Amino acid sequence: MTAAFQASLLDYDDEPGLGELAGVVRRVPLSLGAWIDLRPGWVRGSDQVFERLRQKVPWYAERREMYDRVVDVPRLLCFYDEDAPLPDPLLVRAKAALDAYYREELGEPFRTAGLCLYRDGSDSVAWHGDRIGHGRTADTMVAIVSLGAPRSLLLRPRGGGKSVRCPLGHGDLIVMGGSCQRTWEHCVPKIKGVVGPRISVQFRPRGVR
Ligand SMILES: O=C(O)CCC(=O)C(=O)O
Repeated sequence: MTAAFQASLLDYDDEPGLGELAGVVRRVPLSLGAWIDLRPGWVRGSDQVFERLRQKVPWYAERREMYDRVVDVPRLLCFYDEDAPLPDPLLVRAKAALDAYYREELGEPFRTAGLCLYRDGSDSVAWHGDRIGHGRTADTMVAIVSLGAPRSLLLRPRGGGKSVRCPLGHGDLIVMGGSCQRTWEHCVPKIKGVVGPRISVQFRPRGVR
């Protein structure tokens, strides 16, 4: 079922901006050297950012081979490679703020931005790790800004184990770090009922996909 995204009246009047990271980000250690950082409500005025991105980004659908069939990827996508200008000034500021906060620990800047539009609750992404590039063999980070309807990001140890549910709301930041991409997997499951659209913005270092 498709639902319009309900902009919150309080949020819409705010000029888009970013809250602090230092002193507010909460790190949650997982196992095997993986961790997540959580910063709820990082983006202020996120309704406007959501609308601007929804309208401005040249969203495209992808199809993928799965076993003996070609199926629709259940979400719309757009990838900004390292030299591509980001589609909104708020994303430029978000990337700069993430670089300032994480650069020493990460050892390199975030370079690319992958954007996904989940049109409703039947859009999703299956269990996976971002293991293309050095995420396969070395520690790295993937920073995700979530805009629009709340959805949960689930994480579980690769090969099985108890999963961790991270409900992501409008303007929240989650950073997956340490060994997370190679020792854990993550997904955004489908949900039933009337669910509005969500945009996920993923910042990654060079070559990590
Ligand atoms: O929707 C999200 O926040 C997660 C996206 C993701 O895991 C991916 O595109 O690889």
